[in-house]
Amino acid sequence: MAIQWFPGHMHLTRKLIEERVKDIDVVIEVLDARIPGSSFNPLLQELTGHKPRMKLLNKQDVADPVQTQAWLDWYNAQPDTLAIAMDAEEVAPARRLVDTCRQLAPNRGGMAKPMRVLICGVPNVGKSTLINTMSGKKQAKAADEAGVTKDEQRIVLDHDFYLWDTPGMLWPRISIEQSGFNLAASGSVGRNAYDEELVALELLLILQRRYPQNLEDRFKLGLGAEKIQAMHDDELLEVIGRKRGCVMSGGRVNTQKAAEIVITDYRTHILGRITLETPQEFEQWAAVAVIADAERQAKKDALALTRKTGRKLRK
Ligand SMILES: Nc1nc2c(ncn2[C@@H]2O[C@H](COP(=O)(O)OP(=O)(O)O)[C@@H](O)[C@H]2O)c(=O)[nH]1
Ligand SMILES: [Mg+2]
Repeated sequence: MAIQWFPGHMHLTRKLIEERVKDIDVVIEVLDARIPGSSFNPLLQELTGHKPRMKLLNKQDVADPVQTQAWLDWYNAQPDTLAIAMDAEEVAPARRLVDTCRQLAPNRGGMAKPMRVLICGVPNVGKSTLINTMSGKKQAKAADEAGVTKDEQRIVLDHDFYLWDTPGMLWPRISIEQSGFNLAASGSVGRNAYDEELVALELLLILQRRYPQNLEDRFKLGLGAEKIQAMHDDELLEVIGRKRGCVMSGGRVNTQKAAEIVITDYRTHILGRITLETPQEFEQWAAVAVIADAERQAKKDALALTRKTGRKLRK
């Protein structure tokens, strides 16, 4: 069962963006460079896709630089797509975004036609941080937790340049199962909407495969990269838990505690610069999800037809 999180306040955000976008000139969709595919929001695309736009792969400072480049190439090869990578805490690139927005909507500017920019994205990708850096002030509240910004906020950057910070939004049905796990691991899903052990195990599977040395260096497991790769993920979680003293009376490992440690170490970047997905993997997941969605729809249609003919026969 895939992770889903679309609480009431996201319904409101959806409506709010739907209204706001009418008076918007440029949309900046902020993505998480550690999960550039999974943090792309199809609902935001639907709501804002008709406006000049750019994609910001934020948190590049903590993502794997090789993968960030691969993702930039992948996005920039798509029609009408401009993608750039950045670190929202760095001033110069954030300020350069102002020029990029002006290039994307050259007809806007001056008091009569101020530039209106909407910043959107899934929770916790750095929208508020970006706005604070662009404006040079702590205007938008930033926090390392999903769902901190609850209302839209207008920030005046210049006499003819306005920014709107919007609350983070996911979409009603995340059909790519792996995306749900990656979003949860990266802090974009509310805490009660997922099981930490399951998320940690999925995270470990990726880390084992792609970053075994990071695991060795962080947890001093004394196993070496190859052994780490060969282990079962739940066995590895136990080893990490034991190493970190998460042992209950009777000697059993507290795997819940161990899971929290793995997730926290990834989120706080103690594990190093990590990207959880490649464009090719994401394409495969998306293809599988399309087939699963089509099957789901076919079942629904068949059910609806059976009910309809049933009703007719009864009449
Ligand atoms: N390393 C790193 N951390 C960032 C970056 N941008 C934001 N953060 C952190 O990510 C967390 C979420 O940021 P926030 O701006 O509140 O995200 P929002 O929910 O999208 O508005 C905060 O702890 C920020 O300090 C970045 O570019 N690099
Ligand atoms: Mg925010």
